[in-house]
Amino acid sequence: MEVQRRGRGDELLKPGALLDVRARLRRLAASNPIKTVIACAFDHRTRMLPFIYADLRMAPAGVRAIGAAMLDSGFDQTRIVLQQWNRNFRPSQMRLNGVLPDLFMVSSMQIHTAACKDLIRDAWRIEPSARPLIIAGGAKTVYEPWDVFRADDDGVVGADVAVTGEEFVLLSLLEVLLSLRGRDGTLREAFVRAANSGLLDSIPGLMYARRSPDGRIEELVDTGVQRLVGDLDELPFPTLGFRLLEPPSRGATLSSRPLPADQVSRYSPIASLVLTFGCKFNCPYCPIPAYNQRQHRVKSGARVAEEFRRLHDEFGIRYFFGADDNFFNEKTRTLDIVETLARTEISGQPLRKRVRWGTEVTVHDTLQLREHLPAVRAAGVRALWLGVEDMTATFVKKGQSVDKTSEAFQLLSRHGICPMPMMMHHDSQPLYSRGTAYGLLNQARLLRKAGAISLQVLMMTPATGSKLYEGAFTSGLAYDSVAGRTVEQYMLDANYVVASEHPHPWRKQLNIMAVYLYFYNPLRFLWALVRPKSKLYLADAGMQLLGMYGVTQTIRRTIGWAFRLMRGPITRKSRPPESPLSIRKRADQAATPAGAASFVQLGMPATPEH
Ligand code: B12
Ligand code: SF4
Repeated sequence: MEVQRRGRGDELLKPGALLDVRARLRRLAASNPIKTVIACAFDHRTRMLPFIYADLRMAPAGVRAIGAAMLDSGFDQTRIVLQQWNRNFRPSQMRLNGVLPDLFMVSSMQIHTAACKDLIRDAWRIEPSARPLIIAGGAKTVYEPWDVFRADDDGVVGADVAVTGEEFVLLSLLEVLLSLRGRDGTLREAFVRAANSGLLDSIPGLMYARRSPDGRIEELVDTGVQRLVGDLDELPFPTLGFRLLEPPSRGATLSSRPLPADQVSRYSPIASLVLTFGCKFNCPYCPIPAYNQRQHRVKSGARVAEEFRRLHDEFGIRYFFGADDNFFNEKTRTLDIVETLARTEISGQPLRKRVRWGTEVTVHDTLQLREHLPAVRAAGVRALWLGVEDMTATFVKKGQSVDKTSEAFQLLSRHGICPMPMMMHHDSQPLYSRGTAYGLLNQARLLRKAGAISLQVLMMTPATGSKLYEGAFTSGLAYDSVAGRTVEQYMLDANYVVASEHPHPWRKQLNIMAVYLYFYNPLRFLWALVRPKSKLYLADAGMQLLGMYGVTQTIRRTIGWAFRLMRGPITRKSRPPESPLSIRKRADQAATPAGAASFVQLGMPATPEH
């Protein structure tokens, strides 16, 4: 189900609300110092194409944003632990300055749920009187918050509260808890008091557990959909989050100090950065427009330039990835950012000489902005990821076509910007089609010819929070198990065929491997050295090397699944995953089910990418 739409005109916070709550918290923090550990859950079984390098070498923006909000609000004893770098980290053994933290937070995507639950289970090993308050957040809890309350099947072990929104929601929660906390009381005791007295119900964007005296969860309370911060300039500076990172280690506990600033770029050479949020399109397989309440939220050009400059100067970071859903979404706002960046200097040189960055856009908007591409290039943009899905638009229609896609790719290449296609493979698409552009290999070939130096091919997979999600289950498209093996959440990254009506789904699985092998291989690598597609020195050959390594990982991880698909039997789900615990919604937040269009009826694929 899509994230519910708030009332028209009530989607956004009042201007200044985020700044105000931080100011109020700073006053509370002075007399209420709390220690916080924020963990980023990461399931290493998900390591394969298309993100084999970025998954470890880009410290995620979500946990950094939460850390920055804490630090900016006066909570300077905060540490961020990435399971990407610290896979043996055990919350039961964490100590900050020698003591257990008051607050343990965990951020997770859906595919990292097993790791997230494992962290929560381990935190429960801490004896009850010392156990920190456990808060879960991130893309997982936006759509399925109830799941983090079931870290074990006993109905006891789980998060205390899930944040289904962003910084403002967490800070509002902390404000209530700190105002309630007695002199010697713990944060968790304050939480129990707040939950029992209904004080949390006025904070939209939470789901929390109400427990019986023996600790069992009696019910979950859903406080409704968050209000979003409209002006992204109100967010704390991203530099703050980079100051809190736990250094990579094999240890189970924490080191005495965070990663020194001069080592950050060694482990996170790429920084993901929020520039804009939202997209004007309304693809039924995509959860993004509903999450953003159909709003487009941006930072100003001046603010973006300042962030690039500070991250470069303080940490030596030179590569950036915009966390945009569609950076070219709105011409004037895009131009404000790129024209400001084009004028910006860092250490006496134009910004583009100091930093390089990329982000996500659409084919349609690239063509709309064609005359401004020189400015985009002058702003330091060197790569753009485009959701091509299916070039022929037979299955997914969002204004693309073979000609338009090729034109957009060639335009970008000509301006020194690498076009990076993101494609979707679906049941009716063959591996190869004679004389047409429909086949997967045919499209990979066309995209390469048009200048692509990387390729992303994902299989249609129902994306949580999209319009088509429910229908994929009720129509029996989504698998439950294959040859005796249950489809687990870490497999929902669209690299595995887990929802299909194809009579031979193993072919789909093999097709993905075949197209990657076609695109990334030693011959093409050698050719890329001689006749590179990119104007950026060795970028093409470098992507080939990375891609070849990625293909081996993709094959290693998914070949067994292809054999299972071949062997069968396949059992299917008839209902989407739902909470086994009862959920009470605030009276004014009663759910209006989003129009759950049928996945099959519309003949549209669903994918978690865009
Ligand atoms: C950049 C990005 C990537 C990057 C980097 C990811 C990273 N590790 O940093 C790359 C390219 C590597 C990537 C890969 C994938 N991605 Co991605 N990605 C994004 C994108 C575009 C931006 C993420 C971001 O940085 N946002 C900015 C930060 C500030 O926002 P945030 O993470 O949402 O965090 C905020 C809140 O969620 C909340 N919050 C977050 N954590 C916590 C924790 C606590 C305790 C609290 C209180 C609050 C909280 O507060 C934060 C501040 O506002 C999002 C879409 C989007 N616009 O968010 C998709 C998104 C996160 N990706 C998604 C997916 C599916 C994938 C892939 C599986 C795609 C694929 N098929 O391979 C892979 C996974 C790879 C892997 N092994 O992990 C989905 C996740 C869906 C889900 N329900 O989990 C998203 C949401 C896109 C979508 N479909 O809507 N991705
Ligand atoms: S798939 Fe891309 S273009 Fe379509 S709504 Fe989502 S973000 Fe926008």
